[in-house]
Amino acid sequence: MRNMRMPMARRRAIAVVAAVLLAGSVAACGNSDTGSDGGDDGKIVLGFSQVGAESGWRTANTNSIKEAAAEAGIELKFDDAQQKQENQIKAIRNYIQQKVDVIAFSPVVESGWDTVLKEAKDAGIPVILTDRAVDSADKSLYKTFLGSDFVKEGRLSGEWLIENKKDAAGDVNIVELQGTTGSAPANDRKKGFAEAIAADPKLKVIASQTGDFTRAGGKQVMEQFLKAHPKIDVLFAHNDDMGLGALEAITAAGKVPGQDITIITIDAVKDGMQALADGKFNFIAECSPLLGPQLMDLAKKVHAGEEVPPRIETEETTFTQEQAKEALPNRKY
Ligand code: GZL
Repeated sequence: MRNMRMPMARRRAIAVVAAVLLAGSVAACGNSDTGSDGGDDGKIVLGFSQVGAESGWRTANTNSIKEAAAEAGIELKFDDAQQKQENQIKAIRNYIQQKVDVIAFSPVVESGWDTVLKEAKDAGIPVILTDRAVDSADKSLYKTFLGSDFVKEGRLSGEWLIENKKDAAGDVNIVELQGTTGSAPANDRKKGFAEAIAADPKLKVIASQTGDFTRAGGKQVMEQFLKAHPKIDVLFAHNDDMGLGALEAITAAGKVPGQDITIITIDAVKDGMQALADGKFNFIAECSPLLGPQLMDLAKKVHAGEEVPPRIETEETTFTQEQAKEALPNRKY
């Protein structure tokens, strides 16, 4: 009787086809709940758009995010926008196209985000703001804002100056190096500082200009201030890096930083704390860049559809010269 069994080769071919079809159906069941494909091995995929690499703070912030993503087992897609809003919008649109699970970004400026954030919302991808805020009236465009209170940082800087200059004989001339024009930290630090120093009419801001949060910008603008104003008593810089750049200009002008000109900055990165400990700066309001672990925890929560607080404020402090000497050995950034 002729062997009625199907030839071996034919049986193998059918088995292979069946296996392929089964594998395909399993893959299609991915994370359909979030409308995203998720990571290759089921990992959460987080698309992050970073401002740039303009300062020591930013470098520390990027390191914190990358290390925390690896630690949390989250697949991180990272883009450096080189401080250009159009690059951030492009990156967010790419993440939408790639159907990432969560989008997070530090908006370089406050305005101009509603359209792209609506695109992310329509695509069912939750967005987390970190470090800087946006001025969108529609708070449903993002799940939460994790970052510092910049008005408070400016206010603490002004309050220290009020106390430090309360016995000054005459007017106290202040020059201000602002952060990136239109950014939340620049707008808010300026606001908080101005509100605080209004308590003493002797304290006068005689010049205020952006140094774009960079050392080069701080040096260049401080050179202009020194040429235009023979009597400068105080420099308020919106971040350490602009203050560090200004040190070069002040020294080149034959003045002693920290003595001839009182210097107040914000951030408390290592180089800034060293300048403070060395007596070249006089006061720093801390702005912590170590947001990575909290960001990853939030990404997991919003991906799982859990409620998160609409605002999570970073804990931070302030430093005098003596406090900087004590804190320096243990600083993480
Ligand atoms: C503040 C951050 C600012 C830092 C600067 O959270 O956005 O940007 O103060 C950085 O050093 O460039």
